[in-house]
Amino acid sequence: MPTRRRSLGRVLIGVLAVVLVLCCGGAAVGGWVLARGGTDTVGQVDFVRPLAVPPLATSRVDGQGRRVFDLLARDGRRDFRGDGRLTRTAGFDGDFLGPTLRARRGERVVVNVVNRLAEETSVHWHGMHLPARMDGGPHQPIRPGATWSPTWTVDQPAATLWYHPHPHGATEEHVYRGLAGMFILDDDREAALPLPRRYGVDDVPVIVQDRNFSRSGEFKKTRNSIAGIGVLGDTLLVNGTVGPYLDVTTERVRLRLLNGSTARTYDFGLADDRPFALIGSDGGLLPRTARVNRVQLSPGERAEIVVDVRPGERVTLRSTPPDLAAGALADRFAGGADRFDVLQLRAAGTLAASPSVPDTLVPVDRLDPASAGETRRFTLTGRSINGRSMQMDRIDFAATKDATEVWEVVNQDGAPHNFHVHDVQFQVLSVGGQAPPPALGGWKDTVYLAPQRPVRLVLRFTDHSDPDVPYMFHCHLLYHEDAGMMGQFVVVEPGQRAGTPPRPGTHAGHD
Ligand SMILES: [Cu+2]
Repeated sequence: MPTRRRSLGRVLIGVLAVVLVLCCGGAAVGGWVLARGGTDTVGQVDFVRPLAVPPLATSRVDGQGRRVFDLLARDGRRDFRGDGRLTRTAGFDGDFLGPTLRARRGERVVVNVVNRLAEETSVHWHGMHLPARMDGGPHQPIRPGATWSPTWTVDQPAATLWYHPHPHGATEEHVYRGLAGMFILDDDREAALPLPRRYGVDDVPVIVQDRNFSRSGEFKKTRNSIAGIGVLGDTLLVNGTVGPYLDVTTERVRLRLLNGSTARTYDFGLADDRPFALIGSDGGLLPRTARVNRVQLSPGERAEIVVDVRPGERVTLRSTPPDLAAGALADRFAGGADRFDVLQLRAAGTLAASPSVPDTLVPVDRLDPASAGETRRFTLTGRSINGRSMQMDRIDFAATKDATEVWEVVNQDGAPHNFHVHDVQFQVLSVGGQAPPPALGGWKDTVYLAPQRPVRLVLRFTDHSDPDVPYMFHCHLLYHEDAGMMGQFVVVEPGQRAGTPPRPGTHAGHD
C-alpha cells in the first residue's frame, strides 16, 4: 500500500524533524546559557565610597574583672547605592552588620545580646572555643525583647572570628538581612610579631557579601534553582559598602578577609596578580607565611593577608572564578564563572614604613591522627548528612573530652558544599588524598568540599563537656544548613553518655 507507506514516511520525517529541532534548540539554549558566562563586574565598579570600617565595640570591665560588651540586634534601613532607594536591613547597634568585638586570650568576656527584632534570633560565635550553652546555636534562641548574656574565657590563639545569628531554620534570612560582625582575638604571640595591627589604618576588616537588589531597592532573596546552593548576588558589599576604596597610608596593609556571604565562594587576589603574604586562616596565624597570589574562601571562611603597595598607586582586590571543581554546569550556576572587583586600595603618595612580614609566624602543634581513638565519616548529599536531616532533639554522637578524633568528610553531590564544626578548630590532614595547600596548614573551622573529594580532619575537643547541650556541625552554605544539612554532637567526660537536648523553648544558656 504505497499511499499508506508514503504517509507513514511523512509522519516519520515530521517526527524526526521535530526531534531534530528540539535537540538543536535544546543544545543551542544550553550552549547559550553556558557560554553566557557568569556575573562579571570587573572594570565596572566605580570605587566612589570610602570603605566603612566597623567600629570597635566599646566594652567595660565589671566587678568580677570580666570584659562586658553590649550588642543590640535591630531592624534598620539603608541606602546602599546612594540613589535614595532604601533597603530594609538588620544590624547590631546599627542598620547593617555590627561592631568589631575584640578580646585577649585569657580574658573572661560577657556579651549582653539584646534582641530588638520582631522575631526570635540567636548569636553564634563562629570559631570560638566555649561551652555549648554559650555557643549561640539553635538551642540558645533569644526571644524578641529578651537579653542573652553568654560568658566564657577566651582560650585560643589570636584569630579573626565572627559572629552571626544561627536560629533554627532561619540563619540564611538573618545573615542576608545584615546580622553579622567580626570578633578579633589577640594574644602575646601575635603581638610579638612585626605585623600591621593598627585597626582601621593598616589592619582592616574586609567582610565580603553578595546581594541582589529588587527594583524598589530591597534585598532580593531569589535562589538559583539549577545549582540549588542558595542566593548568589550580583552586587558586592564590603563591610556594607558598595564600590568601596580604602586609603592606604603604609607600605603594607593587613586585610582580614571574611567571606560573610550565604552561598558564594570567592577567589581573592590582586588585579595585577602580584603575590601577597597569606598569614592567617580561620583559627589564627599560620605556622609560616605563604607567598601566594590567590586565596579561595567559601562561606564562613577567613584569611588574613598582608598586601604590599607602592606610593601613589591604585590596585584592586578582585575575586576571579573560584575553583569549585564541581563540573561545568554546577560551576556555571554555583558562581564558578563569576568575577568581581571587590575593593580598590589607594596608596598615598608617601607611605609610612612597614616592617617586612616574617617567614615564621606561630607554632601550630600538630594533632596526631595516629592517636585518634575515633574515626567518623560524614557524607553530605542533598540537604542531609549521613542521610539524616537536622533534628533539634537528636544528638548524633558524643565525642569524649580530650580525645583526638579523625573525621572523614565527603561531598557526594555534584554541587558545592562546605563543612563547619562548632567549638574547636581542626587541622586538615588531606584533601582528596593529597597534602593540604598552605592555606589549609593552620587552624580551621570551615573547609570547602569539592564534589567527590574527601577531606580528612583531625580534631580534639578540650575543656568543655556537657552531655545535654549540643554543638553543631553543618554545611555553611546557609540555605543548605537551614534545610537540614546539619547535625549535633555533645562533648562528654570519659565514660559518659550523650544526654537529652533541652526542649525547644527552655532557652538553655540563659542566666
Ligand atoms: Cu551545602
